[in-house]
Amino acid sequence: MLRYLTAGESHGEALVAFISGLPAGLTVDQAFMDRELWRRQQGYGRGGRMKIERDTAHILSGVRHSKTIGSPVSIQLENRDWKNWQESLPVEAGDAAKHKRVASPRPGHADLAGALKYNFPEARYVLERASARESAARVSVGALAKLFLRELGLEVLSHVVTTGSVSVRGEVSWERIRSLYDREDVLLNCADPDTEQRMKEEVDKVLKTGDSLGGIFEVVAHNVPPGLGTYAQWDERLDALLAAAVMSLQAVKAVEIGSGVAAAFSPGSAVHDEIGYQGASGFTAFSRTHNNAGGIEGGVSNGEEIRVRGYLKPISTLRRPLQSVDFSTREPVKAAYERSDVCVVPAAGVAAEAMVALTLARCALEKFGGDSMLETLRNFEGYRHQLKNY
Ligand code: EPS
Repeated sequence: MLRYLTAGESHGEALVAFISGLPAGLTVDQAFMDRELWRRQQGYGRGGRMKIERDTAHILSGVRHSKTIGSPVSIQLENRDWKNWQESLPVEAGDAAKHKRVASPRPGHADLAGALKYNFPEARYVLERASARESAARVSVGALAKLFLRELGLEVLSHVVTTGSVSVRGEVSWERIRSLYDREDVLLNCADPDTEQRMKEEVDKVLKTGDSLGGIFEVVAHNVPPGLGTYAQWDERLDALLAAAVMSLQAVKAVEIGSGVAAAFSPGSAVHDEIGYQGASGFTAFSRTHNNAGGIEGGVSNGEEIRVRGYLKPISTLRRPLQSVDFSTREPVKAAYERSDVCVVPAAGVAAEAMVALTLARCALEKFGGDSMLETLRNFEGYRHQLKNY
């Protein structure tokens, strides 16, 4: 069973990720892992913190001679900013006078709910863990999931559909999304350059006004075999697993599979993807007129590309803060402000790729099993053969 957890505070010494259940014999490409971490740090609208951090995956266990050995893999990601926080966030008691309180909760952030839940007098410890910095740890284990899926021929990438009020039109092909991956300069990770410029202008506007922006990213999984996930139980449905995985990312407030939102407003004849049989291609000879289902029907992958969208709320730390209440005096004050990003849609897309890859890797391992890559790939080939002969 593929399981993973993360630990670490945003301004603590390091983030740690842990993944268990990968078969032995998977080649681990460290440069690929670091490139994934780099991709998550990019995008127009990131704050000063990204100038400090340069994330790299330091593997502590479970990989020897560049291959997994079937043991749990643990990864450490250094927080370079820790050197500026050692005195205010020490593990030991430290000097209370150096503590950096977050005196008034930010609307939209975990500050108030977390402080009430854990009985903290202010929100420092809450934001330390609720912070999207944690998603870097997920990207590190997600990169391993991607390397595993790659052995089966699957790829997972994302692009930005919407930033603020600007959206790219129509379905963006896999080839166009794939071409974004090679870029050395990431602006808003939008496949259409003109739209991307207009997105940048949207970010510039909120930069000037001290506001923040949300948006929509789309994760696409390419070359997915039919048959991952099942309708047999509610908690084994692939769409439910993907929705939870993507929704669990910081600031995601809605998840859509395929054209799920528009489908609710359209008649069935305009929504469902008609079926044809056009000769051998992909895993089977069955074909579809379009992919409104986003590659999943009945909680099972149907052999089309999987398309999952995440809708991000605007960042809740505002330079021009909203109204709040002081934790100590209960008097009305402006919400706390700390250095922050203003738009993170491209970065959230990369984190969501990791979550989608981890979910697909889990479902693939449940279907094909295997304690070594040799065994997993043999089982996968057997299934591929079965599909061809269906
Ligand atoms: C975040 C606030 C900012 C972001 C951070 C998430 O950090 P800081 O408070 O240190 O400026 O940069 O994101 C990351 C550090 C990251 O790696 O993505 C928050 O409050 O969620």
